[in-house]
Amino acid sequence: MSDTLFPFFNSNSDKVALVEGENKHTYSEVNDRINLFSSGILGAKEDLNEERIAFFLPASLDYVTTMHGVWRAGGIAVPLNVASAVSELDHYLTCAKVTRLIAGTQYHDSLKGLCNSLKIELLSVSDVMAEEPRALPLINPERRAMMLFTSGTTNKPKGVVSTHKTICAQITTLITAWEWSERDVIPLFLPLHHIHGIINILSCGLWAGATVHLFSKFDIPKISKQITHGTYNVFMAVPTIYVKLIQYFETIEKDEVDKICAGFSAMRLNISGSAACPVKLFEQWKELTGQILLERYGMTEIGMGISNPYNGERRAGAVGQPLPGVQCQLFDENDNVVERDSEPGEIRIKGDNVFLEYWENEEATKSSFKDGWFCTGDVAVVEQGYYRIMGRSSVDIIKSGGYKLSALEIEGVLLTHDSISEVAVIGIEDDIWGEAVTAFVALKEGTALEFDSLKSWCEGRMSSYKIPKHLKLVDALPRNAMGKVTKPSLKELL
Ligand code: MLC
Ligand code: AMP
Repeated sequence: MSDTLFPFFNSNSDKVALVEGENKHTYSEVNDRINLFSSGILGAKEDLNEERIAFFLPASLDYVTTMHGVWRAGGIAVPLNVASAVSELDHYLTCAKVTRLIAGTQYHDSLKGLCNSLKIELLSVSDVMAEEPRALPLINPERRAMMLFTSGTTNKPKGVVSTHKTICAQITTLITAWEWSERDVIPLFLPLHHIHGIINILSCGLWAGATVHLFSKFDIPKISKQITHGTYNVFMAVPTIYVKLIQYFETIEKDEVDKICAGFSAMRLNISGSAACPVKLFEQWKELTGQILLERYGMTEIGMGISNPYNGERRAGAVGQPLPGVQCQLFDENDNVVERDSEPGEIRIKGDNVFLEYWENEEATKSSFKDGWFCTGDVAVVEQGYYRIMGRSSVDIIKSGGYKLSALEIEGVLLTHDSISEVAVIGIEDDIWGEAVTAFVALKEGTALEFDSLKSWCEGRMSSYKIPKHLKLVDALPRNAMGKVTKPSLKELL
């Protein structure tokens, strides 16, 4: 099973695994703590038998303890977004049929009501810890290990279930491709309910025996200070973060900028992913730091699929070639393999890295595979041996700052507003966010709506990053002969 395969956890190593503020935790200390957590969460049971244990924890020793503790005890780990609105949490907990929720004590007051109503036991990590370790179950790698929620072309996020074997494959391909080693030190400031943070940074780091510095958010001054000290040799982020760093450089003294850029320049690797890295950003970063960004392509359902080479040409605007162990093919609309260069096709993926299923959603699972290939919905071309992402087959998916958002989910919430009669949400190109959530709204007769009041109304009803960045009031939405909103024509209304 993937957890006991994390080689450094079995080595009683005094190497530092995690840095959290002023505190440093060695592999052997973290390992012992995980065993106590697993023993405690098992209680009288031999095996959690895929019980869903959710956790609502920021990046922390407690997060790592819980994730690995659930894995070792045979449960399914369900990490939740600590920035979720309560209505969103309700869906995750209900959909996954979560039985126990582990949360930092600072969140207990706000979670108590929901947990009571859903009959979920609310605990903190210290409530769970056993006094003594006990024998833990042997776990078949084909068993379910983790569930992450992903937005898509339905109005409620689906639970993406991966097995221990999936996780192992997703980690090891990156260890090989990006030459991870125990000498690596990496900052982790991305949210820990998505694979970018969970697999690419935290899990690869811990698998390799590297040191991972945990931040509860992307705190530019704090992280920049460490970078000037030469603390890190690897940096992984979404394009928005590189944009925000460049914006930050414009607000500080040139001396300081030079020191930060020198810190980046000395690193062995800077990676961009989760959304398209504009060529302009790639060039700017190279000019500022000398670093040639390594862009890669991934998805919650597959981990990482395609990557520019660690050794070799990293091409601007391209995502490279399939990773070791990942099979990748482009298919046309008639499900034929695209044979010729420069002809677009949907990216389809096979391999041990591919998820098992959408949780209790056989229909969605079935329709997302064709002949054993997982259909990503992303369209690409191959040009001189390099894949280039052209876009997505669905207008209902928006990528904002690396978060995948469902237009339908946002529309569903906006439609409950008293003044709104119809609404369509799309992503429009944006220099900072990649795409910015934009709502086109037709109002009920005799009502008015100010953008600021709509934004305030959205607070608490959806995570803040889903709240529209633009509002356009229209008399009616453009529709085709079938009555369906023609979303591509909406951009012209702006
Ligand atoms: C924050 N805000 C966003 C936003 N993030 N708005 C739109 N899109 C986003 N992504 C808004 C907040 O609501 C808030 O609005 C304001 O910006 C400041 O919030 P913040 O939290 O202080 O912002 P910041 O820390 O700068 O966050 C930006 C960010 C964050 C880029 C660090 O969005 C982030 O961590 N993104 C990465 C998500 C990720 O890990 N994706 C990977 C998915 S896996 P207001 O109005 O309240 O001020 C995947 C597969 C793969 O995609 O290939 O990796
Ligand atoms: P998620 O479902 O949150 O895991 O997001 C996965 C999606 O992010 C993919 O299906 C792509 O649309 C997008 N994505 C990830 N990496 C890249 C990239 N390098 N370029 C363009 N899109 C990307």
